[in-house]
Amino acid sequence: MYMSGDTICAPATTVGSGAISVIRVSGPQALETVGSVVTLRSGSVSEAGGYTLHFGSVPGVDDVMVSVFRAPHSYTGEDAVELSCHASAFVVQRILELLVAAGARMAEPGEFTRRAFLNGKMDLAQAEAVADLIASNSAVSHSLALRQLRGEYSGKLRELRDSLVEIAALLELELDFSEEDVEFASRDRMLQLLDETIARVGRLAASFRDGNALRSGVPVAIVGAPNSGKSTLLNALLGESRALVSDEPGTTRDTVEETLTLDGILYRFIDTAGIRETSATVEKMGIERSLEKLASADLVLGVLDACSPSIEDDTRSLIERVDPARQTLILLRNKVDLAGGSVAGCGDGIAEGFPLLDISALRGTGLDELRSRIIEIGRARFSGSDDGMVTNLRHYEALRTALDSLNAVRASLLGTGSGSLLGSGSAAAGSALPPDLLAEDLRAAISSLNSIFGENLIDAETLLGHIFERFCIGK
Ligand SMILES: Nc1nc2c(ncn2[C@@H]2O[C@H](COP(=O)(O)OP(=O)(O)OP(=O)(O)O)[C@@H](O)[C@H]2O)c(=O)[nH]1
Ligand SMILES: [Mg+2]
Repeated sequence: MYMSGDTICAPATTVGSGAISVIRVSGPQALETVGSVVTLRSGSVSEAGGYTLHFGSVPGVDDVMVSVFRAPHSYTGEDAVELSCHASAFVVQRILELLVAAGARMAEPGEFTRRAFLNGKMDLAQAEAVADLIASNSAVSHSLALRQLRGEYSGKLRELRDSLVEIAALLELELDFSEEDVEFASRDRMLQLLDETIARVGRLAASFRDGNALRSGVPVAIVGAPNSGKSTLLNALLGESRALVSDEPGTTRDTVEETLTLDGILYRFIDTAGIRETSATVEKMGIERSLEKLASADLVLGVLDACSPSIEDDTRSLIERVDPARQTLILLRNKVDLAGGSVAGCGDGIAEGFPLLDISALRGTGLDELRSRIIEIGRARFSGSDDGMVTNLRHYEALRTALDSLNAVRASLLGTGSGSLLGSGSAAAGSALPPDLLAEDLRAAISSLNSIFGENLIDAETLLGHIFERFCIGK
């Protein structure tokens, strides 16, 4: 088991808010260190049993509750103590000073979780899920982080990795007997397994787009002609006056983003500059930005001014800018309170195939219907998708690398690559793709998958440093 010589300490709660603060201490000397700072009402910390709770005091500083965990039954897998004191910045600081004077050192960000990983309490994907859980801001991102923390996600990846190990074994078998001209049943099995694995790895990698959207908020671009009411709509959806509104076209110059959770999914609403032909430099820059946001959005709310004579042209130009394979467009005929009955039919013909809602951003008319539509779209897209969805860029990159290696293996096996093992027959195998290269590609794929949960890391130190630096102190 990994054991660091150091005993570390850190506040585990945000200092300065709330009634109680928790200070965490972990390491081989945790019990002795705390024991020299805290006096228990009865007994001593260094003799306390694991999973016991004690009342005590740090003389002259505060009364404390002391939770004792003995290795390996603690978060870090080491001896650990948690001190609950009053949430005074001064008290917390004073106790930390005393702990450091007694031999502990201040923990680095994520060091407790890093130790938990190194002690085998959790794999790397689970350790990352701790940070995700802390950062989760919607029901769906919370559920994804929790599943990953509980190891469901790692379990699925291990299954994939094990399939690859099986393929590697079949390949060895094939190579061992390649001198003899025998047809092996394992050949079909190998290809079948490989195809299945490629499909599953591919699906997981593809889920990153959704996973990432869920984590940082599904991007929803509010676009349209100047003065159509985009900023008014953003404000109405948020229920606060976030973006400037005026009757002067070209009010919004830069994009304004704000998140909102609807039905457990986080959305990132982006108000943009009105799109029109202009020679004004700053406005042009704003419009370029609008077009970028439109292109990268998952959901596009195209705002049309129901009273504008150019409504049909505006509808057409919005539809043209949306990529239906990737994006969902909802057209909103705004300002129906002004237009009265005259809006009916306007733009309908062009908008065929797209939802077209009549709203008044100013009065709030039709916004419930708009929210329901957004929720419907979100549900359809993300329902059931929390089953093994990739939310982490590092995992996505590892999966892409694995996929490249696996496709290379497949191409070689089928004889469509630079050489063929199976197609060329056993005698020619040596002259085509060297079998070792094939095995190497397979090993590379296995190693890419392993890197996700932290087994056989190539450059463990670099990888760990990169992962744990984004943790907060005390976690
Ligand atoms: N009557 C009425 N007026 C509205 C409605 N929505 C917006 N307006 C008005 O239309 C004008 C423009 O609104 P904005 O929200 O600033 O429009 P925008 O699309 O953000 O405009 P730019 O930022 O210039 O592109 C303001 O005077 C709003 O009060 C609506 O539903 N009904
Ligand atoms: Mg605006």
